[in-house]
Amino acid sequence: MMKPLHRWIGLAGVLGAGLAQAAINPADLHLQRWPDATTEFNKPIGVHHANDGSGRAFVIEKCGEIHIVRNGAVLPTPFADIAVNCGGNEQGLLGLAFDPDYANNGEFYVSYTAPGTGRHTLERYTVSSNPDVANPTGTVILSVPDIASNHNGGDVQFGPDGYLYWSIGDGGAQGDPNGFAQCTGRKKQDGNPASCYDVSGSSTKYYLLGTIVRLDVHATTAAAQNLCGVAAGQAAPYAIPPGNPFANPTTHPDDCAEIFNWGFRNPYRFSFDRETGDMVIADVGQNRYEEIDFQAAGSGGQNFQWNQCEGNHTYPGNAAGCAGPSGSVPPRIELSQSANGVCAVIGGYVYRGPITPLRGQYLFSDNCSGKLYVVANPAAGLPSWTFEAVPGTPWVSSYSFGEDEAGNVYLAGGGGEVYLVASAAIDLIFANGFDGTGP
Ligand SMILES: [Ca+2]
Ligand SMILES: [Ca+2]
Repeated sequence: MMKPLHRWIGLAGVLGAGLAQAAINPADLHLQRWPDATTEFNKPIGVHHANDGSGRAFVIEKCGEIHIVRNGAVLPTPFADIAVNCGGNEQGLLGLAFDPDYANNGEFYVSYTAPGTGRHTLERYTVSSNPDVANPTGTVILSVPDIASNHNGGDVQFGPDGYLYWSIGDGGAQGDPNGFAQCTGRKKQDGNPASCYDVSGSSTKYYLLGTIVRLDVHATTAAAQNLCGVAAGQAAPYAIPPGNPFANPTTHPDDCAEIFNWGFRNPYRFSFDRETGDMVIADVGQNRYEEIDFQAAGSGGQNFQWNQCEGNHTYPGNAAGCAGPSGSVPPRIELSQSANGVCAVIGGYVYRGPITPLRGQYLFSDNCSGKLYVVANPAAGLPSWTFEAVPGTPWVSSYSFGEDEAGNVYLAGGGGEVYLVASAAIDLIFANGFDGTGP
């Protein structure tokens, strides 16, 4: 079945995982409506900041609008209104990342499913002379063909290396029958996982599905060699970071140099730990297991196993099993849909905000359970992570996390609400000097 990423009715979740030595008692955490008790957005799926010290938060909405929240209020005019295809459950404006040097160059990047074609699209925009309004037209950086409305990934983040990372799903519809996520070159939609690199014939050749790409968006390519986003010999509006696993066209003439890592089903949300640079990737599962993956800072070029495996389990029909892809990496967390009462993992952030005892712990959620989960030990080298749920009634069908410049973490809900992760035990002072109004 095609599983919707979001369901507007939450299911009761039961968490069966072992508890860990948490630095904070999750009972001391709660979600506080933000920016006030009544504001609702239209399908909010992210909160971002501009790295500019302005204290502004930028809320992205699924159907294309970006709203600024400043001093606890939503500005009346949207910052931007991106033309997107938001028809399917998982389509729309999916990601936003401000350039690390936004304060000087005014550049930011959005990812979305394009109107009409539904192509995965990465586009650069610029701010206008009004710092609260963007220029209306952008420049497409990379566009990737798709086969179905679901599994679009769509997160976009700058890494600590200054490069742009963009997650792309396996295309859909279910089970990745074409083996796109295990093919690091161009491939037909032919139902044959063994046909990777076969570019004969006139049918559409797909590429970059089920991957996270890494691009140098501050440089260009004069004449492409093994880029998949443009044909050989053409110019590209981005360059390949030298450390990308397939950067060398001599040793990897048929692979896509844009790829950083691969083997994902729907890496809808990922983030970087702003202190360590480690990358945490939440890959939405098929019908049995959700998973969270870990990519240590400075590494890359790894295969995260879909569709050979769903979580730690061989995916039906793949005899090679989880050990099949060489050099592949199992998840740090596996959640059973049936045992844990979950349906679609929603990746969050390693917390680095003002709630001191929560720092260094990874937060995530699930679209159906609506619960906020706290990982106690998100450190490199540990084979698996333990986690526990913040107690209390499930509040929302969660849709996405967000983070502001001060490190506050937000959770956006399917009903239009945005919540701030808050603690009754901590006196919260926000970056803008506004004192939290929580209990
Ligand atoms: Ca798709
Ligand atoms: Ca995996």
